[in-house]
Amino acid sequence: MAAPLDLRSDTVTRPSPAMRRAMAEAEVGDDVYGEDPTVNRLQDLAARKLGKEAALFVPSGSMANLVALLVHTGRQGEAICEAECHSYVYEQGGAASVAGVQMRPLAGKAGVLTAEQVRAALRGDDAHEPRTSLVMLENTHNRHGGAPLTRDQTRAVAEVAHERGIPLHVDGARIFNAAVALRTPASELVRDADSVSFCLSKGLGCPVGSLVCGSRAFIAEAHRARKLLGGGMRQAGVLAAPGILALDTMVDRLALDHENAALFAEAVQRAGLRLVHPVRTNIVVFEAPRAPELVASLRKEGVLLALRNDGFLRAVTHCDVDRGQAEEAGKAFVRLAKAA
Ligand code: TLP
Repeated sequence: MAAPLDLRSDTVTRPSPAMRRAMAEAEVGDDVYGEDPTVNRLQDLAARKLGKEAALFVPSGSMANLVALLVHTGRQGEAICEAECHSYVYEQGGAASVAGVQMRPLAGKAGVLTAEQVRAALRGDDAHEPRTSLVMLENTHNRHGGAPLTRDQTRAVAEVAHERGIPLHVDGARIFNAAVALRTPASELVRDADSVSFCLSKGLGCPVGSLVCGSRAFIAEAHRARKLLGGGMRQAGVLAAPGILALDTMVDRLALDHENAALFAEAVQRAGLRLVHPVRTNIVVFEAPRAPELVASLRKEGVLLALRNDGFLRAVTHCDVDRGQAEEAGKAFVRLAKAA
């Protein structure tokens, strides 16, 4: 059987031959001393692309978010977040157990928190209550079907937080998907955020790594937080090199992943199933009766989907799936879903 068509996540991509060459040829040094030239180049490039003063390379998106929580909140207070966000749902409760921060989940509409919701949730000066110490947004919003947040949506929340001197962090794991879908530079989307994290290891196709970006002062503290979490890496240039290549060459092509996700979403609808969210980027979330059986029968045909903990199914397109394969996956899906 041919290699399975893996639509479980965009984290499953394998580094391209060009990335492997860049890894093999990367100039390296000890990054804990700040002496890895390739890591330094990646961090400068990332900061520039996100419109921030500085950036720090970390092993994962989860660590990037935790670093931001540690730096912004200093083990105290409460972070307002969207109830389905990755930090709250999928990061082992690190905000509470490691950063010592209470999460305040608010149910957003299509992944978006409104300024009014955030204003109503800000704590007052009552000594019984924790202090609101951070607001977090996620762009694109993973569990809300890859919904992209516009610059205005982010700005509205930032204004409310900033009025009270509270910082805004954006988990931009897939910020470049949002940028491509909204035809707006990533730097514009996060202009009003105090920090932003994004992942190289998702749609950008790298094997490892995320960046957290912010002011120089924020990044100086982020170095300490990364150290605390055991995330300092040494000759990390071999991991940073594909990141540079990805930022230079893999962003515009995300539009293809979005087209392929739309194709797969059409197949889902042809099979008479309901999309849980409109498909705007590379994530398709849908509902199917007997979802576990459908996943198992598709697996036998070489198509892998993810079954979420809420019973919905997820298909994510990425650079290792071309248009023909997305169409094939769609056809197999329609056949098996109708037979189920
Ligand atoms: N998301 C993964 C899983 O953890 C669910 C996936 O397959 O989608 N923020 C967002 C919005 C994410 O989607 C993810 C990973 C992360 C952060 C964490 O990144 P990593 O996996 O690098 O820690």
